[in-house]
Amino acid sequence: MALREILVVPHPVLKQVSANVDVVDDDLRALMDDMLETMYDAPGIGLAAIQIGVPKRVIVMDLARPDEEPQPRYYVNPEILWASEETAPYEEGCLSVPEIFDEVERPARVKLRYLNYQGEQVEEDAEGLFAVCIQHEMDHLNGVLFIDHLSRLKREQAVKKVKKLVKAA
Ligand code: K1U
Ligand code: ZN
Repeated sequence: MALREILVVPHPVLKQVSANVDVVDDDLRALMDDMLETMYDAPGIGLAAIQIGVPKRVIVMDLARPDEEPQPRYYVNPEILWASEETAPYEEGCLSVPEIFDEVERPARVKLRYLNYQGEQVEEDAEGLFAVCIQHEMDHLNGVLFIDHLSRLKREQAVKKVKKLVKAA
């Protein structure tokens, strides 16, 4: 396993649309292992492959609380089959937009289809933080960042702050 660099705004690769995966094989599982290690190290609760510069439709996540055992989750080629009309706000963050947090409104519940770590097809309902996080990560697969859901002014301010942060590091 290896730690990978997480790209931050305004890196142009973050705007790319990721491609579907043909087969879940050992090479893809090695990528998912690297992503999980990188996410735990950051630390974060989710990560899309494009955030480490790999334009594949792959997401890792762990929503376990600090007092719980790790619960790694893997989503390959995820699709949203259904989204509730009801929406819910959540104060989101993003490892590619460090130190910026703002409220985004998204469908409160979604039904998903994806391939798991073994390449098996799974259908699952998501609500609460799981629904927020999977929609945030699936946005990454389409080149969309949570700041794209904010006003142009807030988005530009966020990018400016991150540029300053990177320069000072
Ligand atoms: O960059 C990312 O996509 C990961 C992002 C996921 C996310 C967080 C909150 C709402 C929607 C999506 C993060 O993990 S940001 C960091 C974070 O939330 C966190 C870090 C340490 C402990 C707990 C949370
Ligand atoms: Zn993100």
